[in-house]
Amino acid sequence: MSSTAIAHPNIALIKYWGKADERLSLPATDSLSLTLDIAPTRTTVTLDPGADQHVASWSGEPMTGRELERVSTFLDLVAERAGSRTRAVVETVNEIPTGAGLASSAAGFAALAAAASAAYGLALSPRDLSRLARRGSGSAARSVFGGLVQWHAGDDEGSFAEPIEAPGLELALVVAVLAAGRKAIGSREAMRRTVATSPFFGAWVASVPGELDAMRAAIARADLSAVGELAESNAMRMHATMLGAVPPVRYWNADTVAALDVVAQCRRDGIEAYATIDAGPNVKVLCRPEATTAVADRLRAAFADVDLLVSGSGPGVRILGP
Ligand code: 2P0
Repeated sequence: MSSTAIAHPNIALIKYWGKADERLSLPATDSLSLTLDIAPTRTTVTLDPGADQHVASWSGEPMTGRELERVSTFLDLVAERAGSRTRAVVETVNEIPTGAGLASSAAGFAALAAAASAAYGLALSPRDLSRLARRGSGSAARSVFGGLVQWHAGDDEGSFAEPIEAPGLELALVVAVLAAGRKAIGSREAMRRTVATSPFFGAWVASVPGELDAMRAAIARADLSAVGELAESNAMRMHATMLGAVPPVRYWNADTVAALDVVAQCRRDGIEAYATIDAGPNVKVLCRPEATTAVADRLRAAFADVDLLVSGSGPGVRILGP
């Protein structure tokens, strides 16, 4: 009747941008990500047989409007699969700035999928849990697993994430929180607009499979330089695709560009560092674990008082028990 789960955000090295099917949350392309070991989301789901609607809170604040609707729709899906009409109470605690492009919905829906399926008595395989999490938020399919993860495009049955073996490859990420406020446009709407209006979207979809093959090969030979170069290039292409939308979707601000300069300067100075940017202005820097201090020092020198988060590879979703 009650279950608690914890999940971590993930950062894509080959991005998910654009859906093939909105209702089923099927992506237009595969994507590949690193699950982080920072900023977990902890979610408790408790069934409430007396209630006539789902209730949810976020760090103690009741959820309302569209946010509550999204969680309720997801809970309805889980309840339906369990053959139940019982409503649930959801309590979520999240340590990450919401809506700042730090993939909070990935950790949130991965934790919710695990806690809700357990509370409703569904015993799902990791793969089916990933398929379920996908329905809450696409990128949540990836946070079901730890480390490097590939999420497959496909139909409802075939679109799930799975972990990738990466022997000998140690990755770290320095997140520069350049703006922690809510982003101007949510990624869901931004993707929709890109798919509908950007003449570059077709080129994006066509280019991802080759980039994925190259990324998989770079991971298999533990080639951090190639992994970083491919990740940075893929992120630039994703943003180019959305800049082609009408009206354009631009998440970058002046500090975003300045941070890209810092990363390029790191490389010129022999510090291997590569940038990636999601649906927000923040820049995440991929590097070796032993380079995080040097990268953080460079970012601090460029941006006084900037908040920096340093992450390594993190675990998949975990049930903490009732
Ligand atoms: C990613 N992003 O691959 C890409 C890169 C943001 C930029 O996945 O509509 O919150 O819930 O499926 O998963 C953000 O998209 O979107 C995202 P929905 P989601 O990480």
